[in-house]
Amino acid sequence: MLTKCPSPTATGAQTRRNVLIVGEVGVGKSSLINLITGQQHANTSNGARGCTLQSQEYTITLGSVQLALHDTAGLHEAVGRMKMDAYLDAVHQAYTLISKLESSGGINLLLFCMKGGRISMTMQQTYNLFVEVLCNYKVPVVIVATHLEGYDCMEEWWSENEKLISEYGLNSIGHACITATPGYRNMFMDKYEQSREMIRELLLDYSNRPSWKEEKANWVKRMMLHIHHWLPARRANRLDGSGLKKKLIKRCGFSVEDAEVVARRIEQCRGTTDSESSSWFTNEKFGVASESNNYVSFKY
Ligand SMILES: Nc1nc2c(ncn2[C@@H]2O[C@H](COP(=O)(O)OP(=O)(O)OP(=O)(O)O)[C@@H](O)[C@H]2O)c(=O)[nH]1
Ligand SMILES: [Mg+2]
Repeated sequence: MLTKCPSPTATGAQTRRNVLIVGEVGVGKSSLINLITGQQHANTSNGARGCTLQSQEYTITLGSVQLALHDTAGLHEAVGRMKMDAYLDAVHQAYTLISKLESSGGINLLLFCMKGGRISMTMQQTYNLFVEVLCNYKVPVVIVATHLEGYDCMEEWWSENEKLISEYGLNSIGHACITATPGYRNMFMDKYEQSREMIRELLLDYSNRPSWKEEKANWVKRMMLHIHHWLPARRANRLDGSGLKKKLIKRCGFSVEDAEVVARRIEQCRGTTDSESSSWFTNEKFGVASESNNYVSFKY
């Protein structure tokens, strides 16, 4: 059974597991959701989208387990090139995603999607954004390599690339080599079905650890500190303290309370900024890590 979820609590926070699906533009994240659910609910795209942290949630019941799959839009970081409007959109989307995850129990598993082809710097940036910045290395990662229908044995791709993947720092506790398309006239249907079985098993195996979440203001702050460097310095410096809280409320959908706490914490970080820096946050790359040490760190 699959539903497009209108609200994070609609399916009951106690029993569900949150799975975040991330990766670069067009690698097959939405196709992966359709593969897992067996339905065409997530819209696939031609990959021609900009930089966004937008997400859409789908829930599926596998056996007795309820999984909330969070399909994120593909992302290529626009370091130093982003317009202010797009930056504020990204902050809004990050806040929405974090609020949703926080109020529904935290994250159980992250699926990092990549095209089974060349490994790139942008892959690494996307990995860092989600695994390091959003999840603070506290959430288990499974790599899902797509577009492998050309291989007789799709797993071969892993043997060929395992070393390189690790050299790029793309670490994981598990992996799946799949195709996320049945192909023209279902020409890859056997491999597609095989992929579905593999990925469903993997989801059940790896999503059963305790979920992780962080105090919301700190969580949002860490994301904001990171995405701040997507703005060019001249735009970044325009976002001074007095206007920030107002912008967070009016433009980014923050509650007044959250905006106050986040703006205050960001102000504190600003106090630690190198005076020669042209940007806010050079000294503190990702903010203060969570105080909560009850979670395992996945430093691999
Ligand atoms: N050949 C092949 N095509 C695939 C595979 N997975 C996805 N595609 C195709 O790649 C295109 C992009 O797939 P999506 O699922 O929309 O990718 P996405 O990661 O959700 O894209 P964004 O949401 O834009 O980031 C679509 O045309 C898919 O049919 C795969 O494993 N093999
Ligand atoms: Mg998509």
